[in-house]
Amino acid sequence: MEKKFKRTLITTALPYANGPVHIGHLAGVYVPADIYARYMRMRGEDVVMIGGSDEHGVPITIKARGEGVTPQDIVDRYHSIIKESMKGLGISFDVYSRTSSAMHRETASEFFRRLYDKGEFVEKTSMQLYDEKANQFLADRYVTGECPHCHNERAYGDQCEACGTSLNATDLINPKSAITGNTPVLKETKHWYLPLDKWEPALSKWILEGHKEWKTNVYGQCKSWIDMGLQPRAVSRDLDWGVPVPVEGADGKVLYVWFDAPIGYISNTKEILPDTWQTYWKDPETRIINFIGKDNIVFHCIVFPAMLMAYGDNFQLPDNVPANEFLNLEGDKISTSRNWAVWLHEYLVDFPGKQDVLRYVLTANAPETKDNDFTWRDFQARNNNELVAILGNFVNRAIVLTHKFFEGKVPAQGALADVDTQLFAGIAKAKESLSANLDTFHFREALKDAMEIARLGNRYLQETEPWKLAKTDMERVATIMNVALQICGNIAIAFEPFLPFMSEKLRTMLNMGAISWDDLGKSDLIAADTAIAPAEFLFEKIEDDAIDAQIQRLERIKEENRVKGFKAAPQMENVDFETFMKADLRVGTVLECKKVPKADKLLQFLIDDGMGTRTIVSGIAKYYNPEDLVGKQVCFIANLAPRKLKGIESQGMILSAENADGSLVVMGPSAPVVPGAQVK
Ligand code: B3M
Ligand code: ZN
Repeated sequence: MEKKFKRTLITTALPYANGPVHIGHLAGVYVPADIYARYMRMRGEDVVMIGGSDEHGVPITIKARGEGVTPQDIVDRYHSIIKESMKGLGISFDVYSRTSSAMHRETASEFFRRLYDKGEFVEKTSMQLYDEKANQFLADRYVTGECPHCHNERAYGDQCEACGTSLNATDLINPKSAITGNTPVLKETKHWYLPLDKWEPALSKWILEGHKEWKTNVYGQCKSWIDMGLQPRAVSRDLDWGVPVPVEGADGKVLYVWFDAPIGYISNTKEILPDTWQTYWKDPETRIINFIGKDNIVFHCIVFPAMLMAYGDNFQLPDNVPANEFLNLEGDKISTSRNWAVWLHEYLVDFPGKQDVLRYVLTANAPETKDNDFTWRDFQARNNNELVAILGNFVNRAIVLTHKFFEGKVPAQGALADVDTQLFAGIAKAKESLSANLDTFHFREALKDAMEIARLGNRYLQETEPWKLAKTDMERVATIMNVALQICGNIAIAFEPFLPFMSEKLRTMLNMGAISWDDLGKSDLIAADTAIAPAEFLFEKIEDDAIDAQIQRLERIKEENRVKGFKAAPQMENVDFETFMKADLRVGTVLECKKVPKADKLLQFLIDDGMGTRTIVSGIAKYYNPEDLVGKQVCFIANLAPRKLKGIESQGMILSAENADGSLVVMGPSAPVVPGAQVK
């Protein structure tokens, strides 16, 4: 049952301004939202698309502290990078603002105050960790200590990254303040809580009964939250960065970032529509759609709706929240802190003019129903085999042939043959599916429908072969080329939501005026005699070296992370000099080296030890080809009591160092020495 609507308010999750945006953000939120907004605009709907940076929260303060700058410096930096790069990718926000703006502060403050005045909060005191040296309460992220589950000594107050358990800072064994290194004390503090339990019946009715059409991942998450029973949630924090809590006696307290951030959607609407913003939020004939990633579902479907209901005044709840799953990068979870990402602002520099390629690949691989993977090889293949070989190739042939046979003027369309009418029927069918998929947020499928039009075009030229007919039947060739150009026009319309840069270029080439969704499927989009610009390639092949450079960059990052993640083992107990001197360390030359049968870890060495030869078995088979070690000099312990390994007597031990990933590197002299030389 579709509700009647007069206008659509599209909101997009506000990215944290503690880093640039990456392909995960794009695939999950901004590309789908932009496709939808562009589609709605082409249908002539009244649409507003809201975006902005989320500039509060603890991670921003931690980053600022780490760099010795203010949180405002951090958000200024990333807000402008994010804003510029989104614009570069053609994300068509009607407003892209920020939560450190005066408008937002005022709006969020008023929102809190009204709930406070209406008695919608419960006040509670609790014990929180406090750093007496820094004179401040510690946010969970500001406390580190030993994990009570796996005993990792570097767990954070909100989570142990070693075993993945969510924690409370007060659970940590031997907690330390990340600010001063001091042991924090427990101190009483007061906060305001939004009693979600009070709104549970209303939320349950609204979602579980009223929105069965939502995506199963979204509906399912809401259902499990509601089934577990909703609890009051603190909406304030002890922190010096954020919107101050606007009540007496709240010094040093700010609104919790997840309280103020969604209000940012409202502040940003106000900013562009100071006179009419209320219509977009309070008129039941407005349709609100929240584009978000899956980790934001509870805030958009439970917490913010409860806030809006508590506020009252006819604020409307979202009609749909088409949240996406996550995009991985080359098989690993994208991570800002590990720099494991493809950053949009860098992509725009590395691949100038290729905005649509990224938009295409992220849509074709959109994590709509499950997590998906971005790989650079797939990026290259989709560009070369789909955008270049199918879409670009068809348009290029149509335009080149028009120039060849008709001096670049659209020839008149004669009577349509069966193959022509079938073609338009095929386009009409693709349009129907395309519209239905866009209406229901199935953007991957929608992209396939649009691509189908280009495939039909290729097939059409293949079947009609105008280049052959040109010798005998120019009248028919005129119709064929006219039809081919109409397909090009249809492509410009169908792809506008997905590939707006290509669409614009194509429209210019075809001399088309304004386009609308209603025109899609028409066989007379471009009038006879219209002058067509000379063919220009819409897409170009991406060569291996561009892709290899990206893959190498990721390999470098992997290596850097490996080094950063390494924690040296604690030093062993001291030994006296005499004890150390008892170990007879020598250098020997490897004469022979081979795998030990039926032992995948072991290599068997024959060593020239200066006194004769000896056999040593060593567990390094995983890290070396035996033949590569022959002729090398290695350090070994000569007087280790012999022992049998897989039936072979090992007369000593070869020394190797263990790397961060557990791999072993054999130790040897830095310059050649005589075999048998003692190591001291
Ligand atoms: N900044 C969280 C995120 O980027 C948050 C979204 C706010 S939407 C109101 O995952
Ligand atoms: Zn742990």
